[in-house]
Amino acid sequence: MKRALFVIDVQNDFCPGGALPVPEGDKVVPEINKLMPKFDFVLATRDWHPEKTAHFDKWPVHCVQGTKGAEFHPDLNTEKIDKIVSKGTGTQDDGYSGFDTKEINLVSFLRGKGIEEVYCTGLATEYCVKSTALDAAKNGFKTFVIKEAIRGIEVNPGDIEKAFKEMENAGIKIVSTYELNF
Ligand code: VGL
Repeated sequence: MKRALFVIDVQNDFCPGGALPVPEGDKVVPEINKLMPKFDFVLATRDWHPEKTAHFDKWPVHCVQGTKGAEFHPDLNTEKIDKIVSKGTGTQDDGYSGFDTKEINLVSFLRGKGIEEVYCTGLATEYCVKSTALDAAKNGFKTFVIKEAIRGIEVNPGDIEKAFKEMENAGIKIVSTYELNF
């Protein structure tokens, strides 16, 4: 049985100083760096939008392909990343879930590597982390979200709490780093 760590959208634009900053978004970086060596496989997702997309009717322009804002946070240990998938690359799609990537069939890719458990970290809790975790669970992976290694936006008060409930209702386990005994 293999475990994958998902590092979701730890990009400059989602960190303080970026175009769509998640409060304390950068705080996930040291947590994720510490977690990486524990896992058989590390998959990073990135929001990778064209300059013009319907997604920017809902959100400030962020993570445009090839820009500084779309790069991973400079302190993220990218040497430990085994695979990067881009999402939100079309002119219409939000690309919240890593499973929406058009580059590979992520479900078959993970199954092909013998991965049965998926541990989600990154940004933002109630958008890309939640969507990715829900898709992982729906596709039969035992799915976990690591509390200390995620941060949310909280556009409306209660959004993050609601996301936790939704994930738990889907059978996703919200865990703490100290509960991981492997
Ligand atoms: C995200 C809002 C808009 C995310 C992406 O990465 O969670 N949130 N686009």
